[in-house]
Amino acid sequence: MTIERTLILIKPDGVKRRLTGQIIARVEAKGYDVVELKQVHATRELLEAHYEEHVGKPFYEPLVEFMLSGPVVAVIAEGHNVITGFRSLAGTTDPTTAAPGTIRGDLGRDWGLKVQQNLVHGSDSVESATREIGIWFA
Ligand code: RTP
Ligand code: MG
Repeated sequence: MTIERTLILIKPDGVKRRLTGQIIARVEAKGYDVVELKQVHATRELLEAHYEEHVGKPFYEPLVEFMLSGPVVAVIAEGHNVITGFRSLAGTTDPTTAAPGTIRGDLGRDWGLKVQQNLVHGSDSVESATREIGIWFA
């Protein structure tokens, strides 16, 4: 068993569309434990730290603005290989092409919305998870 922790964010589109329960239900159904959970309205400072790796990319500023547009639900989930497992559950970044059966594939709206409105974030490595959990649950 490789027990890990990951940071999951339900982005403002997911919270606004009242999908928080459905998304968390999928995480739990997969066998992961929710060990911390809170709803927060992020600050620019927090998001700049979280999205450090994307500074300078064309989608960076719109992404930060979007993440500031409403509350976010931050979750620490724990379980065997949860980092990779949750990203698989979330589906690929763009909801248009995310596989059916995934959170983004099933629930991501495809009405010409921007890629950033893809419902969830999940840490992509052990290092990212440790860093991001420190930012959101300082
Ligand atoms: P996440 O970090 O949210 O779990 O998603 P990810 O690893 O699949 O995607 P990443 O490359 O880390 O990008 C972070 C978030 O930026 C937005 N994005 N927009 N071309 C675009 O307009 C674009 N590319 C990325 C998405 O919200 C993505 O989740
Ligand atoms: Mg990422």
